[in-house]
Order: sequence, then C-alpha cells, then structure tokens
Amino acid sequence: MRSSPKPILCAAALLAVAATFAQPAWASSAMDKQIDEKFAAADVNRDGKLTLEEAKAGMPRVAKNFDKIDADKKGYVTADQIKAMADKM
Ligand SMILES: [Ca+2]
Repeated sequence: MRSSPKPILCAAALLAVAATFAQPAWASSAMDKQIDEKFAAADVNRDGKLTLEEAKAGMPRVAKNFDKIDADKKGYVTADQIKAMADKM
C-alpha cells in the first residue's frame, strides 16, 4: 500500500488557501510595481527623485499631493514615499 499522492494533494490545497489569503499582499505589490514604472518614466533625469516639475509632467496625482508626500520638505519625493502614501489612500 502506497499513499504518496495524498500528501501532495494536501500541500496543493494548502498552497491554494495560502494564495487566497495572500491576495491583498499581491494587490499591494502590483501597485508598487505600477508606481515604480510610473516613477521611472516621470523621473526624467534618473536621479531616483521626483521634483514637483517632474511630478507635474509624469505623475499628476503625486504633484497634487506633493507637499503631503514630501513630508520632510526636501523638494523631491522618492518612489518609497509615494508607495507609503499610496498605502494610506
Ligand atoms: Ca528626478
């Protein structure tokens, strides 16, 4: 008697359940990816920072909330700051 297929099925079921519960994390990382892509396109001089001018041209929603995202008033925002703000919205 061999019953090896059963544990495999069990693991597959567990994976399916885990994937279902992981949905919000997935959605969040998909949004992060979208922000990364938009940020890269908007960051014209590729310095990893988005000035208000760059935001106005490439990420208008960021430009609108620029002062809120640029909490330290550095005159630019980073992708991480935009993601942190996106998580709150
Ligand atoms: Ca820049």
